[in-house]
Amino acid sequence: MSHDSVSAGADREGSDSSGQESTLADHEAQLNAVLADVEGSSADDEPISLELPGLGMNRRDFMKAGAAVGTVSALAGCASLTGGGTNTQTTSGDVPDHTVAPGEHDEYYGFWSGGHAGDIRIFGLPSMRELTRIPVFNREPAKGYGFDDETNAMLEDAGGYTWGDSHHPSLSETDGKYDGNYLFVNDKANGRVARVNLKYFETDAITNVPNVQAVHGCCIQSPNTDYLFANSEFRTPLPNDGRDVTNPEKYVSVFTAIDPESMAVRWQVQVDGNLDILDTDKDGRWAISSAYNDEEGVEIEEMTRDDRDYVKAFDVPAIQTAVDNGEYEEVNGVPVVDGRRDSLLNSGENPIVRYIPTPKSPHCVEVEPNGKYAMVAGKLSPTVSIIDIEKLASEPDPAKTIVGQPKVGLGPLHTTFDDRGQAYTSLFIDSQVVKWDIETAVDSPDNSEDAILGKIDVHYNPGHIQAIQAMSTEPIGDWLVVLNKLSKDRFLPVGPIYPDNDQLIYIGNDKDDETGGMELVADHPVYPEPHDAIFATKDKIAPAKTWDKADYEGEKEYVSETNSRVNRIDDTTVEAYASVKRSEYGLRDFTVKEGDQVTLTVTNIEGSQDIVHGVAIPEYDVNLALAPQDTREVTFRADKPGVYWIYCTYFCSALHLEMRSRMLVEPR
Ligand code: CUK
Ligand code: CUA
Repeated sequence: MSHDSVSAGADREGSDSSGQESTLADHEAQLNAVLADVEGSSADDEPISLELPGLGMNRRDFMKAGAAVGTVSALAGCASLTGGGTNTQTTSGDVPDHTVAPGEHDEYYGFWSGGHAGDIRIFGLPSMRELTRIPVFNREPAKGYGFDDETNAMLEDAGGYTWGDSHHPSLSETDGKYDGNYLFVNDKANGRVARVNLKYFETDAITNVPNVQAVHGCCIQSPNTDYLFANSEFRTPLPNDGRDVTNPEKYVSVFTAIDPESMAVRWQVQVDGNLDILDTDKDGRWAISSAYNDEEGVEIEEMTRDDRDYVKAFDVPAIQTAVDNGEYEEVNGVPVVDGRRDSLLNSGENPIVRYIPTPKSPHCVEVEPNGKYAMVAGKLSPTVSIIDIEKLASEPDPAKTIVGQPKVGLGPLHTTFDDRGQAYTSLFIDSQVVKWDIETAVDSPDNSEDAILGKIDVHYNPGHIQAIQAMSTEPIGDWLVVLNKLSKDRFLPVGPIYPDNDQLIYIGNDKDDETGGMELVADHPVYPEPHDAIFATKDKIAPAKTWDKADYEGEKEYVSETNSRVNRIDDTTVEAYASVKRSEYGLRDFTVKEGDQVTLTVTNIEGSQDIVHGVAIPEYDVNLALAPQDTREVTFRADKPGVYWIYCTYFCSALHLEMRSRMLVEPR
């Protein structure tokens, strides 16, 4: 593909003749099918000749241009259409300063998923300053994650993959409020979920979920984190062991419940169609999942054939009862309950899974902070379907649980909330955020725009959108972050892989103007490619400043200066124990024999915060990072005779460079 075809404001027509006609023609054919649907339902009041700001192109051309850099599958929400042009907002003066003065702290913690970087990034809000990263599915040398025995074993036990694709961070809750204990996140790439301990801001568990190829939707059960739920994105045979590979009608996708303390898988439910994204009510009963491909196709034309797909609402206590009654089949050690539409468990008055028809291929589910409604963004439909959660239990016809369907714009993907009953939905194709009033939308006819309070341009192609504490019962309603997939002309060029652009919008002023009072405040480049974020007030998160050795007592030794030592266990096994402090290791040197298996245990005995030491052994690929009072172990084979200078990687004092030890490996 011609890369110059994506510069901002470029003439698309010109770029279309750049030599990949057949590919483009294919994309266009697919897109036309989708467009026919989108335009069909919005043609009455949204002229497709509407010009995009700064671009001599109408919406239809705009979507086609998207086909030049992505495919229609981009509409599945995790890749990109293209946009262009600029539309810089200047703030009106009644927006608070989002910058934070030197030495001051931010008001909010932001936890971003890193996408296929596999990590979690921590930002301060509203400054949008990146504070740190927490490696999760990725090995990361700066924090020594995946380099010491314990984190290495955790990654190996969870499949030994070299990467992951983190999408949906979820904060643990007590009484519907973030409690600051844990953050959970999925790995879309390898069907895993992980837990980050927010005392140490470190990943402490990864579960490789059986019977699942790719976990996409992932969230805790409100209000008390009784379960962690995970959706399999892909349909596969169950079990996926080589049977039924050519029988796609036998593929299923699976909803999984995990114990958040042990991180063990408790049970699964197999359903029809593809599961996508997930949220729960605020009462511990319903887990609601968006879904697409109820056609159960394996190719894109099949997947988008029908006008309807079915949101799945899982009745968690009813499923629990079925499990307790033994109404399941065990597959790979997990009880799997049958939640397919024709399952006996769905036949009576209290089905375990309710299948709610929505316009085709919706993308997301977000439950608003009161727990009254779940919002299902249409993606290929310009609407958001509003599900009345109370009706899930009482309304015999699932279609009637949808109590509103406002028309919000093209490509709605994700919705977030303020503290005033208002919702904000990202419009992927329109490159806008739309603000709308929830109760007005419920009271208005379907496909009406009565509830819309304003729209603001973003740059470009937004995916997730998140306001402060909007996933809890305590939304704040001041700042909103829009995670844009493209940045185009927003930053200095940095080569063909651009940063993404997370834009900060102030939503604290409701106004009767074009944007409903929303104001774009800042562009913020991010390393590819965050999908989602979750924000908490700073008082909710209380990280430790140093390790507490009581937390690893009995698992690892605390090595003091006086018990630094070398133990030869047998002819080929050595254990070395060393303390570390400014500016020395407890062992100034130690000697092993060529071929020995060496386990080195090191404790940082510093008591003062922020004095971190490292242990690097050149040519042995050894790299530990030790925060104060932490102990780490590393095991390796001393297979290269010679002198190896052990040094500290963190600049810890004026004598940091002189801070050394030596490993002497004697030839056998
Ligand atoms: S998904 Cu990527 S924009 Cu994985 Cu939450 Cu919607
Ligand atoms: Cu310790 Cu540098």
